[in-house]
Amino acid sequence: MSEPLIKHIYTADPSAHVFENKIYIYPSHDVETDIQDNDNGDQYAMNDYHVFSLDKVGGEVTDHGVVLAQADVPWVSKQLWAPDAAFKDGKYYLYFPARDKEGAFRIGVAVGDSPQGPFQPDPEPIPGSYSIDPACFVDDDGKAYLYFGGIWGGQLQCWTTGKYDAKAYSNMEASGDSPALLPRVAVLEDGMRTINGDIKELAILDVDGKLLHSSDHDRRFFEAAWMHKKDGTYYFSYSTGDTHYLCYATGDSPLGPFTYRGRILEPVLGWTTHHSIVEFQGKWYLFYHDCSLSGGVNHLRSVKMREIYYNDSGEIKLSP
Ligand code: FUB
Repeated sequence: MSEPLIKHIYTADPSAHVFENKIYIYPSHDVETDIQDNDNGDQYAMNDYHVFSLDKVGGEVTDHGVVLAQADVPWVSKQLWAPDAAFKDGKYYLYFPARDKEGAFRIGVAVGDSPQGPFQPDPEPIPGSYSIDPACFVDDDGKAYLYFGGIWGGQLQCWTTGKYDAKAYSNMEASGDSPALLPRVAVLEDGMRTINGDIKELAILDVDGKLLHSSDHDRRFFEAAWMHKKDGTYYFSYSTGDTHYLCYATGDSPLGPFTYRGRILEPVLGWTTHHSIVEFQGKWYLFYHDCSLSGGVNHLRSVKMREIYYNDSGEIKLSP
């Protein structure tokens, strides 16, 4: 059992990247609230982001302070949820989901000159963006992809027609034998702040090439998208939400299709599970969170890390 990396504040949804030879962590900043737990996720009432870094595994973790606050973003009404960061052409980009003034989740982008921020937000969300949990992946050819989506409180079920339908909120999932709702992927323009072309669904198939079904709660996508690449294979990983697994699927293209391969992590203490995977100095690490530091309070989480490895078949395994 690993120890929380950060103990002076609560942190969750860690997106880890190696920038300038250090590990940088871009997490959510969990806060205390009187709001009761509900399926909408109202108790996740976060309102700013900190950035953290470490020079070496096991070394001291530096808190770079608040790099973006709700008050700095004109379009946001509440709930700064799981962010991610990316680097391209000399600039650093912070992608973050939040509710707009109408209560719909959108994805914003903020730009900075350093991996430790601060980040200056665009005044409007990324045009056409929706739902939660953005993960930005910049491929070896420099092309950048934004993965996103989350069901239940993440509102992905409200976007099946391409337009926001608040009335579809309670259609948490389509009926059992129908294909599960799929995560989304968009190609980013070179400037990293707008989407190029259409937002697409990212297919997650079983070994027979069939889409996973809505009733397949142990394997279907719920939230917490992450993309990484190893030895030419694209790994798309995610949370199954109500069954609390971190799973992954592999493919030959960043746009899919992906084939389900297995679980990375069993349920942790707390309802949510969310992660990132990054290579640092020749080893691979899983960043994740649990609620051990708060004694099991679902909305007060703490970031942890564990080494992982890949077996000869390319399967992800936790290191002992
Ligand atoms: O932190 C708020 C939400 O909880 C995230 O957006 C989800 O992935 C889940 O971890």
